[in-house]
Amino acid sequence: LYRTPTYRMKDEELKCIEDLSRKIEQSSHIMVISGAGISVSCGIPDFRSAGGIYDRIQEKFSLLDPQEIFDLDMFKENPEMFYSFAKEIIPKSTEPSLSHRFIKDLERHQKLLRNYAQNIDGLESAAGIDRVVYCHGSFSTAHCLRCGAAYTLEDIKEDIVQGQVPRCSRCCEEESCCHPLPIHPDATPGWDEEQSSNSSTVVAPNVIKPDIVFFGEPLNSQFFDCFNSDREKVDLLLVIGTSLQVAPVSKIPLSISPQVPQVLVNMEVVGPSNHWFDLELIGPCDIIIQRLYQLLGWQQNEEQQQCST
Ligand code: CNA
Repeated sequence: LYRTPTYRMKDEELKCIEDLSRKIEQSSHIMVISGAGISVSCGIPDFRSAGGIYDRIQEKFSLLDPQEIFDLDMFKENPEMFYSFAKEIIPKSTEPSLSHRFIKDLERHQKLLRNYAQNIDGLESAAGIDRVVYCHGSFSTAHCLRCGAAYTLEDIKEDIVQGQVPRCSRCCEEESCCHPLPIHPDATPGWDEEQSSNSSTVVAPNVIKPDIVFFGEPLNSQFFDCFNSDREKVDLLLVIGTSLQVAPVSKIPLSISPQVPQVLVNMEVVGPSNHWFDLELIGPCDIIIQRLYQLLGWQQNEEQQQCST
């Protein structure tokens, strides 16, 4: 269902891709904003396309807004809801898409300034991209909401796959543990702190939450630190496979100099109101990128070839 459909490009689109390949050749500080669309060909559905995760959440739960599934307070109240579909977003394999590999190849050709990745599936790392900022965190690590104990995806994967809420075993070991460990600096502010101040009975949710950014949580400082310096250096902006609906990433196209060319590669036209991309390539990103490889004269799977020589 989510595999890239057959897609035939018109002459006009082919010409636009040629324009983009020329731009890439001329650029050495390319900023890439990527989103769920680049993992769709890996079998991971996106949120907002028809039949995507949000449509199915709306069908299954009576939520006013399907984004509530990523609301921190909602998660604390009802983690079962989040974990009933979380299995769909964790990668089934570690095989990145052609679009992920292309971002890695931009880096290999010393053209990648930064990949601002909104995805949480970790496939950027699987593709070997080093200059990546995981704007919304990732599933690769997790923390107990109560005591801050750290976990890896491997620790909680079985629960996620079963659609069950992973619980902190370190919390459960001691019944009396109210604040058993110092709160981990990366942990979400503890739920038990609020509860314990109002009640003599300490509720022990001991729920493990993946280190992905929910609505109501700040982005990590790495995003702001990198962006403040990158915005002065960027010479080409590529926006690939995102509906650009989630701030502050959605504000990036408006926050860099209007002199910097901006290109959209997506299944649909998106972007902030009153904002126009210089070039819009509408279609499946892997197919557009495949053509780019030909025009740039780059080999796909360059790393594999280098390894075998
Ligand atoms: P989104 O809002 O679901 O938008 C995805 C966009 O990609 C849409 O505009 C689609 O038209 C487009 N698209 C879908 N398939 C393709 C394709 N083959 N080629 C090109 N474009 C395509 O997702 P965003 O990333 O914009 O939203 C940000 C959220 C979604 C982030 O916080 C993510 O964590 C979250 N998300 C991540 C994953 C993942 O990690 N793989 C999956 C689903 C959602």
